[in-house]
This record gives sequence, structure tokens and C-alpha cells, in this order.
Amino acid sequence: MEYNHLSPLGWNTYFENQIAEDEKELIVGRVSIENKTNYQVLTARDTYIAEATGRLFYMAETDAELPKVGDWVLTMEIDKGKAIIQKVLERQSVISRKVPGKKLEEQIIATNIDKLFIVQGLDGNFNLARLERYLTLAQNVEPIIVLNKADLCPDPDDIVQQVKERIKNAEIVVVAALQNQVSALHPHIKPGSTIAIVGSSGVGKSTIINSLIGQPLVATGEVRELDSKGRHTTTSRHLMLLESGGVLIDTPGMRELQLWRDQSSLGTSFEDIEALSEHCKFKNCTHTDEKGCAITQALDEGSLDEAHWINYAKMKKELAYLETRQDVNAMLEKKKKWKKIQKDYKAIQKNRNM
Ligand SMILES: Nc1nc2c(ncn2[C@@H]2O[C@H](COP(=O)(O)OP(=O)(O)OP(=O)(O)O)[C@@H](O)[C@H]2O)c(=O)[nH]1
Ligand SMILES: [Zn+2]
Repeated sequence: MEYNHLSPLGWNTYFENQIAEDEKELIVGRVSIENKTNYQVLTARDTYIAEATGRLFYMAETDAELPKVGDWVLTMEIDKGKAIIQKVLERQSVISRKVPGKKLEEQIIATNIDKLFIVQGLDGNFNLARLERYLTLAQNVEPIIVLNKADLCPDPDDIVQQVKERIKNAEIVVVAALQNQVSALHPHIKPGSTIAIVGSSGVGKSTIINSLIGQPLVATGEVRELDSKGRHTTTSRHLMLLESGGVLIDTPGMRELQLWRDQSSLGTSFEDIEALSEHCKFKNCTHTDEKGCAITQALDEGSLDEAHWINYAKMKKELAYLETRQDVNAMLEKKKKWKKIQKDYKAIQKNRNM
């Protein structure tokens, strides 16, 4: 099977190498919309409404293992325009957060992303600490900071300077989507590469997309479905092909962004702090009152921004807390599984003895 025709959708050898000999008859597609009970899957030529096999559901230990927008899937056509998803190919990158509320679960925002547009408004919405938080989403993904609503800001350059001083390694782009001034984004949109666009509600994500789209190759339109109470809801997360080439994934505005990632690194926005702490005298330095602490020294000298440090420390704490809760959760799950195994075993023994 030839897969070249899939490259405009973002296909590459990372995915191709995962296809086994006996899977070559299956149709490869990319999940463009996740509905409550089914998915929309795009192939080079067609659009399918697809359901996941029972086996996929049964085998999945968490929701994160089920198909998500951006995933490459192997499907079987069962009728015209209808397919069954047999397998989700291993993801090249994942953007996820903790589900809002008390539940301890990962919520996948999008998968197989090359670039992440992190949007903030240059109006009252602008907030450096929030920007740093959003930047932690970018793992194996290139983040681009998109400052929108330039028309509402008397001095955008001043804000760009503030961002640059605090976040050292991310590209910054200024746009005014309502005025259709988004050309600064064009160099970041390349054929076959996938971009996800994230940001709080109201920062102008939809306006930016409308301005970029011009004429979408695939008109997804508004997707409506019935929720559990029979009301119509709009699913706003979808993947679309841009006429200029490039794949764009729209995500719903987020009210809160709780972290979900491993503790080892907080990524781009805090690379400077992570590099600096390598120079602390003690490996397990708490950066409080140790002698030879590179962090406290930099804070004293003023070479490390205090607000930047405080935000980092806060998120580290959040991650540590998340990790202990995850551990407790995993332990309880294990206990539950063991109890069941023991019960099953006892039942078998009892049957044998009868
Ligand atoms: N002045 C100005 N207003 C803008 C600009 N871009 C978007 N807006 C306005 O900001 C409001 C929110 O824009 P949306 O595009 O709906 O924001 P969103 O990020 O998609 O919001 P959610 O769908 O809730 O996540 C709208 O009233 C837009 O007209 C801009 O460049 N300048
Ligand atoms: Zn230290």
C-alpha cells in the first residue's frame, strides 16, 4: 500500500513504520472530530463516521488510550462512509491536561502535533504566569506565543519585550485577527505539519482560525450531537485542512489548565531555571537556605526574575502533589485488581473441591 497521499494530512514514516504486514489491508485515516459515541475520520479522499471496536474499548485502561482528535487510526470500511476503528497508532506527541474538577485523569486535548499556537489577548487577558503555564503543554512540540488583539493595545512591543525577558526560547507573534492581520502566522504553517491552537476562552482562537481559513478544503462546519439529556451541544474540537497546506486543530477555550505531565521538566518556559539549578552545590537543593544555591544567588543578584521563580515553584509543587495522588490512585487500583484475582482464584478452588 502506498501512503504518500496521506502526507498532506500529516502522515510520516513514524506512523508508517508501525503498520504490520497483516494490517496493510486496513484503511489509514486521521481522527478529525470526537463525538460522544463516534468519530469523524479523514482519509486522503473520504470522510468516514467511525466507531471504535469493542475490543479497543475493552482493552483501554484509561480514556486517554481511546481515539482522540489528531490520532492516526487503522480502520475497516463497513458501509459507504462508515468504518470501524481497529487500532490507534502510537502517538508522536500529546497535548494534555488534568480533567477539570476533582477527578484524577488525563484529558487529551490533541495528538500528533508539530506546533502549538498559544494564544493570549493583548487586552486585559494578558498574563505572563498563565502564558508560562500554557507553555508546559508543549512536550515534543514547538510552541509559538500568539499575542492577539494588537488593536486594543497601545504598545504591543512593550508586551513582547516583557514576554521575551521572561520566556527565553519561544517564538512570539503579534496579530489582530478581527482586522484580518494574521500574516505573521503564515511562516509557521507548513504543508503536512499539524498545529493545535489553545488558549483561554475569548482570546480570539476562532477569529484567528476564520481569518486563516479563507477557504477550508474540508468544511467541518458546526458539528451537533445530542448530549446525555437530549440537548444539542456543539463539539468544538476538530481538525481541519488549510488550503495553504497544513493541518489545524481547534480546541475549546479552557477555563482552567491543570498540569498533567511528569515531574522531570516543566519545559520551554522554565529551561533557564532548570539549567540554573544544575549549578546548585547540592543535588537535592531545595533552593531555600542552602549554601551554594545558584537559584537564591541569582534571585539576590536580580538575574532571576522573582515572579518567574515563584510561578515555577508553584507549578513544581502542583506536580509533586499530582504525583503523590497518582501514586495513591495506582495503589488503590492495584489493590482492587488483586482482590478480584484472589476472589476469582478462591472461586476456582471452591469449584474444584466440590
Ligand atoms: N478587538 C479585537 N477583538 C478581537 C480580536 N480577535 C478576536 N476578537 C474578539 O474577541 C471575542 C472572542 O473571540 P473568539 O474568536 O470567539 O475567541 P475564542 O478564543 O475562540 O473563544 P472560545 O470559543 O470561548 O474559546 C470576539 O468578540 C471577537 O470578535 C482582535 O484581534 N481584536
Ligand atoms: Zn538551589
